Amino acid sequence: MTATETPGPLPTVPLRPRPVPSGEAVARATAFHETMARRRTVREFDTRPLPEGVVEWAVRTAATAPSGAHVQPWRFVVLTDPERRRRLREAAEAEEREFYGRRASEEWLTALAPLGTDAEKPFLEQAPAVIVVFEVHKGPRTPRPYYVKESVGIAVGLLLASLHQAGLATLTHTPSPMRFLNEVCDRPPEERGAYVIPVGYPAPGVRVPDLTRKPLEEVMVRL
Ligand code: IYR
Repeated sequence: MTATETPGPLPTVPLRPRPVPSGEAVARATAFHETMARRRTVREFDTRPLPEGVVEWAVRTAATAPSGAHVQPWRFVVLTDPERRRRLREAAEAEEREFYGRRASEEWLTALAPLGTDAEKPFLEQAPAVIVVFEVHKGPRTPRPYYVKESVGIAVGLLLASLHQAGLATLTHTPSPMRFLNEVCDRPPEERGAYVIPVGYPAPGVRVPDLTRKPLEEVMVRL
């Protein structure tokens, strides 16, 4: 066995900043906030197809996320084939029936009641695409990742932001447990399903719960 050599630092390249004049910074941040504040989780989708290439660009954006030791421990499986999405729905609903019928505590069900969710997941077939996001753990073909949940969580945030600003709606669905996703998506065991994200145009006239977001004073502390 040979001792592992500690690699030296990578060569460097110039940062390629996109400078924003300081007088424009607040206007830019406000405009981005106005866009993002209108993102809502949508549970009913139009079946019309997505513009060619939009998912690919969103995944490229997601994959710009920072990651522990730059291991980039993510895989994005894009399901558009109706038969795959039917299998996904069938397996997800089987888990969800267990969740709603037995596994979830009364407290958890009470917290979910205002959102009106249940074990039926028609959106997995309605939406023209479903992105299944996997964490990539150490395996025969993959290095040990660090801060996997944080890295993949940041990537998913960027994915949702990209799709939203392109005019598409998403739903962050987290069936539990998620092992069935390996089989449905043909992924090896070192990959672990983390998010199931239907993507599409919202169904015409769709309504969403009248939620409010916590104001800045409640979410930010200045010291
Ligand atoms: N995974 C279930 C339950 C669920 C849990 C939470 I926390 C939510 O915010 C919404 C749903 C489901 O998808 O129905």
